[in-house]
Amino acid sequence: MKKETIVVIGSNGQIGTELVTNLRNIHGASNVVASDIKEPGYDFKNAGPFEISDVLDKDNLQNILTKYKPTQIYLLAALLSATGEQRPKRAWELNMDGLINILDYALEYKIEKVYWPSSIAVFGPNSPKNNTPQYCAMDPNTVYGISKLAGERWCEYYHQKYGLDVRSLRYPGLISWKSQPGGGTTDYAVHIFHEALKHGSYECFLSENTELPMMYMDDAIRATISLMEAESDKVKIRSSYNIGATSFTPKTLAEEIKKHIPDFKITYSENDPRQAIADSWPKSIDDSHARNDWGWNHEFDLAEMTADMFKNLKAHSQ
Ligand code: AKB
Repeated sequence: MKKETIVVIGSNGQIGTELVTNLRNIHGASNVVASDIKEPGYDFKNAGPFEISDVLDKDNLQNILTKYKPTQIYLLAALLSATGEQRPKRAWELNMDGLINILDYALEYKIEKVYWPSSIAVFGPNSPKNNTPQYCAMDPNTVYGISKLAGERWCEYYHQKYGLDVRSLRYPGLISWKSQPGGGTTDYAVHIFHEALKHGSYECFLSENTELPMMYMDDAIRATISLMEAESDKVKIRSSYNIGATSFTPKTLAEEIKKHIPDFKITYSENDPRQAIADSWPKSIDDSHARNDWGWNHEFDLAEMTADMFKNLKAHSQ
């Protein structure tokens, strides 16, 4: 296998914590540099190199790139949908200027591959809700969604105009036991597991029939690494690929949880601003381009994901 040196920016987040571990297993710990705006509160710092990084600080980025001369960069630093609505200008600055900085430095430092995550948030109220296709009306109405859609256009532009090998996935809601999400609309689907184990109940901020596309983190990490390892000619979409696994509502998730915790109770709060965001997003995703172009296939459905979440949360709470 070709030797890679990889820098992951935003490594402390929900995706970063798991991605770094997986990349280190593949490429060797010393070849994967974790970096974030703050020191991580857990152990992976000691498992390999870590740098403080600020994607808006060009001197800081240049120091990291000069020191490690990476062949690949994963840019994960972003404000998500719910936090973005509280701080719209900050979300735009971080999500947009951060991406442009990395795209520019990728050209200047001759970085071979760039990964940048997009989201189902690129779709909006006028996008088809069911089996939302790769190409359709896209009118996101959150700052996060607008920044992701604009970011997708920039990625494709840098690929077409400058030949940059940039790759991206439109993640659905991601469910993981190792780390908590921060500031998203789909976060309920992670919090519910922790609350079910701790208190046997959960007050959900989305209504019971709000269906959203979701994916277990193991699948998301596998999708990300498969896309990055795919032969370049197989990666036909350079904006961002639709990617899907399963779709469910809070009610169906609660029913699945009851199979493990029979007394589990769910209630629903009203008037949460995240409801309007969820209502503007797809219910399910058509990811046939990813399946046809580079062989994407999910492994976890709702039942398997729920069982694996409980198995791991229980094992690690002892
Ligand atoms: C969010 O809810 O903001 C994210 C996403 C779907 O991109 N999880």
